Amino acid sequence: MSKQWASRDGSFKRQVSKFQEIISPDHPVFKPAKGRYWLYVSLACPWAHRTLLTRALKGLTSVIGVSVVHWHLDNKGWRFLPIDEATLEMANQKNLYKDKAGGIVGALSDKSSPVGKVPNDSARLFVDGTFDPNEHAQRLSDLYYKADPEYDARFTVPVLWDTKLKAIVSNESAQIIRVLNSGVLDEVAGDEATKLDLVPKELESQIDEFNSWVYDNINNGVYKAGFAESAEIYEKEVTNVFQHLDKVEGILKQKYETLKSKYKGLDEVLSRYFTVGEQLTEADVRLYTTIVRFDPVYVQHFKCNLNTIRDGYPFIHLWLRNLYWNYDAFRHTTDFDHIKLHYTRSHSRINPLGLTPLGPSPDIKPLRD
Ligand SMILES: N[C@@H](CCC(=O)N[C@@H](CS)C(=O)NCC(=O)O)C(=O)O
Repeated sequence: MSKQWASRDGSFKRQVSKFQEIISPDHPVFKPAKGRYWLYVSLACPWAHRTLLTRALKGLTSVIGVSVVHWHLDNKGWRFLPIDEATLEMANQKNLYKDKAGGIVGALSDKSSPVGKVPNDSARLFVDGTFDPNEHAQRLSDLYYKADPEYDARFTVPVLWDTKLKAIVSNESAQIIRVLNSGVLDEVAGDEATKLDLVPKELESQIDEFNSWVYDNINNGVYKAGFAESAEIYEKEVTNVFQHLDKVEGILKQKYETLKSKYKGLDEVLSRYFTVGEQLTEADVRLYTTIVRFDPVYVQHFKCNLNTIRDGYPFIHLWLRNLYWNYDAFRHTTDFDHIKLHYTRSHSRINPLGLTPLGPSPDIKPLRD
């Protein structure tokens, strides 16, 4: 497996995830259990964000703990923050990893101050990241090597970790969210399980169809534009991203108009205003993690600047703000500081000086301006 992001022709290639097991009563090894599995995430990463969102939406925050890597990705990969014994005890007492955003209290506060002057080696525990209470790993790579000493690909988040066997269940977000959604952990979650089904049978084929083109052209599309190493590839990819944003805009416009003709108040419309069907599904979760990063990062950093969501896509913008402002799980797992700092400081080929732009301000607009 190649460790390079770009292939010879200068186009971006995402690697195939190596660990792809599931948790199930029928699985020979990975059986459902409370507290046995752990998520290692970055709050900056859109793929990891899917898993945090699903965990929160499903009411699994006390079943699966979370560790958040430092936002700065350096040449050795993701790292955890160091911790002393006293702080570790405090974190255990307060059950900080059970927090919706994985113990990042900063994610819950209103942060309007600019983050640009924060140094890359900043080590504010529970602000810049958290630690690994399981293996006391310093780097995410330590966990990959524990799971497989021969591992030779990239050390990516998210990782769904089995604390009992010290093994990686899966490092593929699309699969992890299906496992969390499957209900296998609902019993051990007890009353906290929401039983929300993000992939209901009757919508499954529509969700899969929507996800497949959104993945290739939007979720991964922004990366293909941003990491392109020639003008030709960049221009092709950025045009493609916007063509598919236009397609989503058309779908949401039609959805909105249909709902508007059936229901009177905006609240009634918004409670059904989703991409597939009239309920929140995995399709919304997977699209959201790209759209919420679009104006703050992808517009400037990945040069996806033919338009912005806030100025050019009123129906996507309304859908985005509805999710962010009306659903705690979306707001609590979205950390604009990690998002902005990570991209602008970690991709030195794209942004060699590592300066973090001040705008846009605000990171996301209010639901009603
Ligand atoms: N297929 C993976 C992709 C995950 C991925 O690309 N994660 C990136 C962050 S956004 C990562 O951890 N990169 C670290 C590296 O390449 O060193 C998934 O969806 O789970």
